[in-house]
Amino acid sequence: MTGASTYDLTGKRVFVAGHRGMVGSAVVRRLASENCTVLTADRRELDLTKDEPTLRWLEANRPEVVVHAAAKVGGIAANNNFPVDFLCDNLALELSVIRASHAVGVQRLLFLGSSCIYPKHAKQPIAESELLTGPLEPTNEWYAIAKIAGLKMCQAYRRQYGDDFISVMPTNLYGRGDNYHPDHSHVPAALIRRFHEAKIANAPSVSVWGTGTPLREFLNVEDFADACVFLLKNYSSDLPINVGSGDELSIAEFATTVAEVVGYGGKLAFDTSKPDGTPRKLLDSSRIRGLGWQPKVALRAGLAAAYADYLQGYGRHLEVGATR
Ligand code: GFB
Repeated sequence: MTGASTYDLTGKRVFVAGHRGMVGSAVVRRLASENCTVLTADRRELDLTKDEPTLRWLEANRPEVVVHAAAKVGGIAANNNFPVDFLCDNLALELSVIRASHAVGVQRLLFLGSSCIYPKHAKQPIAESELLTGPLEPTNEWYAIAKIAGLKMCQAYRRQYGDDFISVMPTNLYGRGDNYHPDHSHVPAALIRRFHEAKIANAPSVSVWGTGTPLREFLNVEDFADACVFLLKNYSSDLPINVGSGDELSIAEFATTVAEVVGYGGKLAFDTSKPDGTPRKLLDSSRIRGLGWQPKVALRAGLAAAYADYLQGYGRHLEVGATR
């Protein structure tokens, strides 16, 4: 039931699909301290949504381990406005990467899901067993359906062929390499940018989407990358496993914290014409805690580091058509 298992990464060839994204790049940084060879494929070299080229690339490069971090991602507005992209691109990536990994005999694959796979009104904190027990949050059901399909593919390959493919469900992430697009980003990057620009412009108030009442849990991406490597080495099960921080707060409290970190002293103006999304999304992370993993980065310190990274130009400003 716990899924405890040991796997030695020493000497292994590890392919990180999606190494330019916030999560993929953090996994590459974290793997640098493991005694393994990290493989990556540039987008110009390989389109991971295409089956044949992906299979040929894996046949040529022969990884023993695959981290599937390639995904079309975005915040609440991007998810709501680009349902085709979020559904179809993510399904295409899953089909090509997971099928090709099976075909070349990958020993261990880690698939990245999202906490939005769970029902809108799931019991809190959300245990893995809540999957498929109720309707999804409509703003992101397209992305959620694609991610549920990905974790089901991992379960199916395990059941039919015995493949050691595992799925991890992170809570809301933030940190180095986030997308700072004003409309398509998630709330941490959106607010870091907006408060920074308001500070420079001496603006009296800053718009915060929704009512400010939704509750969210935030995890720094360096902690999440550490959890991914921990799971590769210590977990094997058909059950997906949650990874959260336990740092839950309202969007209003979160916005106030970001404003303090950025040094913005003006007012928050809640824009209720924008959606709130799911009312609460706190993961039950007791299974990974029980295996011996815990996060290290406190929210305020993590946000300060993210803001410093933003000022250093580590952020990206991608249109949704280019988030992969
Ligand atoms: O980060 P976010 O887009 O993710 O929004 P979700 C979180 C909350 O912050 C929502 C509010 O209640 C937003 O209304 N918010 C306030 C803002 N100001 C802003 C802003 O300027 N930008 C954004 N983006 N939000 C996502 C899913 O949902 O969660 C994804 O859409 C993914 O698919 C991710 O699963 C983890 O938590 O609402």
